[in-house]
Amino acid sequence: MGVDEKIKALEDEIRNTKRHKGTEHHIGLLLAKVARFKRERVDRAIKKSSISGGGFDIRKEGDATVVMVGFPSVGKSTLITKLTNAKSKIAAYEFTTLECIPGILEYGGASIQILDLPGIIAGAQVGKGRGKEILSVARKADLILILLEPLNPWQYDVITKELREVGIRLEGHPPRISVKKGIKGGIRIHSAVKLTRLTPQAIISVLNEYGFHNGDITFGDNYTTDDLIDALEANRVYSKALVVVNKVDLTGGIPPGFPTGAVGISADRGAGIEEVKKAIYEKLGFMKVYTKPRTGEIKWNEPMIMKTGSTIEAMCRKLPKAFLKDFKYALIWGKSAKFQGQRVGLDHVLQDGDVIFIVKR
Ligand SMILES: Nc1nc2c(ncn2[C@@H]2O[C@H](COP(=O)(O)OP(=O)(O)OP(=O)(O)O)[C@@H](O)[C@H]2O)c(=O)[nH]1
Ligand SMILES: [Mg+2]
Repeated sequence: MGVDEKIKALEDEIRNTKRHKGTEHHIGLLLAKVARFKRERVDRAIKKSSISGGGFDIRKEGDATVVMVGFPSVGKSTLITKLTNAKSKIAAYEFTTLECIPGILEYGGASIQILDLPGIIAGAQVGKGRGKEILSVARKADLILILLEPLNPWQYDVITKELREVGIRLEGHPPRISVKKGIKGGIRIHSAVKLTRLTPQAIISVLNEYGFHNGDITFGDNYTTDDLIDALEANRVYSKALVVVNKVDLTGGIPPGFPTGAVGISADRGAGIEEVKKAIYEKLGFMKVYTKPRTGEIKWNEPMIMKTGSTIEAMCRKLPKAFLKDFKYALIWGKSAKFQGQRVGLDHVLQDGDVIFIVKR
């Protein structure tokens, strides 16, 4: 049996099993098995798309990467040519774009990489169209721009489902579940709140499936089996999302049925492009940090634009090579410093407005 059939058989069994306290641990086990097979399928697709290249092996560039995902002919290529300097073929037929086309959007001092891709269709995760390649590129995104058309609001659900299947969690955070492996004594379950959606048997059978037989597990909330699997699966990525509805010239605005916060545009008429740029920049979340020169004043009018949550290491990568190669330590002033002038290392996480002085060897 191939992986796809194995997944299908397990999912059929899950659907056909009556859910009650006595079957919870069995369902948990089946869900964990499904997760493992899906992970194998994604790993294989990632390997294939980067080995064979085939126009999908794009290097991340700039301060952040945005991946455009949408059905064929919704106007992805039209939009990237309005946002960046990229040249991507535009045509009235479906599957015009056949590979990954990169472009750079300069906005608010940040350099944002945008990737145009072929259209996605239902069944992408099992390999329909160039689905697997598209979804493995999407996993690299800091932000996924979901492009829709006004007459087909259902496309949104199909796209989010395909993304979910390959381990991409939109607008989410990793569940607050921590596991500490022990050597003996079985599994001890701790929780900050009462667990009403998970039985101890279900927790233990899922943990066993992931090779944990002894130790402590701590829940920060009333989580489900799926949350537990998300916490244990190494392949989950948490990406921001922006929904854009193109071709609103056809309807005179966004019709009902679209997610709130969607931005309406008409890419080929150039309407709403500034709003999309602004929304991308704000969703990604950037901060300004400053380097303190050896002599002279800090240049407050020349900030370095970094993604929120960046480390000193990420900052050094934007400076001449020697800063990373000969890095000894850094001194730091601002919100991220425990005390002003604190000495920190490469993994120190910066905050907006920080001032950094790097000491080289
Ligand atoms: N009415 C209208 N048509 C548009 C708009 N933007 C793009 N189009 C048209 O939609 C068609 C498809 O545009 P593309 O940019 O090639 O679409 P795509 O999503 O890149 O398509 P694939 O690469 O095949 O997935 C073209 O005929 C465009 O001219 C718009 O704002 N309004
Ligand atoms: Mg295209």
